[in-house]
Amino acid sequence: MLKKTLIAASAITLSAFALTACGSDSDGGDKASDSGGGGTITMGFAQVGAESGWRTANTKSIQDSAKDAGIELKFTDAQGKQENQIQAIRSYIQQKVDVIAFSPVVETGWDAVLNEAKAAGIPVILTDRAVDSKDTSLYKTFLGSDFVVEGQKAGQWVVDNAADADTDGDGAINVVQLEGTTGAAPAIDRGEGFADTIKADPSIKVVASQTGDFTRDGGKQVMESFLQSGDHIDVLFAQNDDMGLGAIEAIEAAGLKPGKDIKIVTVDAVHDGMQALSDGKINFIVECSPLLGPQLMDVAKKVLDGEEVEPRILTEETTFDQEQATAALPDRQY
Ligand code: GZL
Repeated sequence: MLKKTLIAASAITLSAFALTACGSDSDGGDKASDSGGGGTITMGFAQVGAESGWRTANTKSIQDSAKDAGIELKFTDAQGKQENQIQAIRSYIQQKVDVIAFSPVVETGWDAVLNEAKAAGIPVILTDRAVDSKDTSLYKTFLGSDFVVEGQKAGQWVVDNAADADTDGDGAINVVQLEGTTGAAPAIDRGEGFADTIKADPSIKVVASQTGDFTRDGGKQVMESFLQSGDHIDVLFAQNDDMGLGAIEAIEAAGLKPGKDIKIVTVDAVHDGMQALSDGKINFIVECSPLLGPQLMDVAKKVLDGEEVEPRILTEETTFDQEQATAALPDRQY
């Protein structure tokens, strides 16, 4: 009797160990990470790249917050390539990290690798940008801004300042748009929010729109081509500060005054953008906070402790005009 009991007991222990070791139970439930036993949490983070001031600030926030939270961070910079992000996620799965977080460079093409993470019982947290997967069981939550609202806020400024924005007084307000990375959620959604909002005033028209890939160089090159087209430009909507700052170089090189001859609205509110706003070279900035690190670490701990988390965690953000930017600059963290 005793022998049978001992064998049965060791079998239960063994199978429990096996489940823990392979990281998941039959339905791919979350890996019983060693963090559950109070061990150090290991997070694998696959970052988009280093394309903008926003991204640099976002990376710093994640790295600093992991340190403050006592979370071991494995970090990769995908240099803007989806295949590099997928490869990084696969390597985190092989390393059996406790949790994976990433900012999807584009919305599509994630189901396969997210299903691999699910099968391995490793929870995934989306930060900053969203994916278009219909299966929301593939990630625990999406922590980031509402980019449609950001586009709406930018469009609303143009509607509210139409008279001032009609820089040649011809009654038509010609807008050129610098789009973010093609296929990226912020590019798609900011463009949608902006277009919907300016419909309120038929005199406002987007006469040209092209991707500058969220970079200064991209913004400068595309703005140069817009200026060479010869059409009068009243307003530039740049979907991030960095493209707006590149465009300012092109506008000044063309002998025009940014913020006066061409009104400029951007999104992010990183330091250099806020400085340009304070200097009157940008007219309005919609904030998009990169400081997602603290919330990310907090939600990772909750997920690994088996706590329920909200499927959508929205970041707080505001807008700035010239006066507000001047006042805010001294205290900005990024
Ligand atoms: C927005 C973020 C965007 C920023 C850009 O959350 O994904 O990517 O607006 C950055 O500056 O490159």
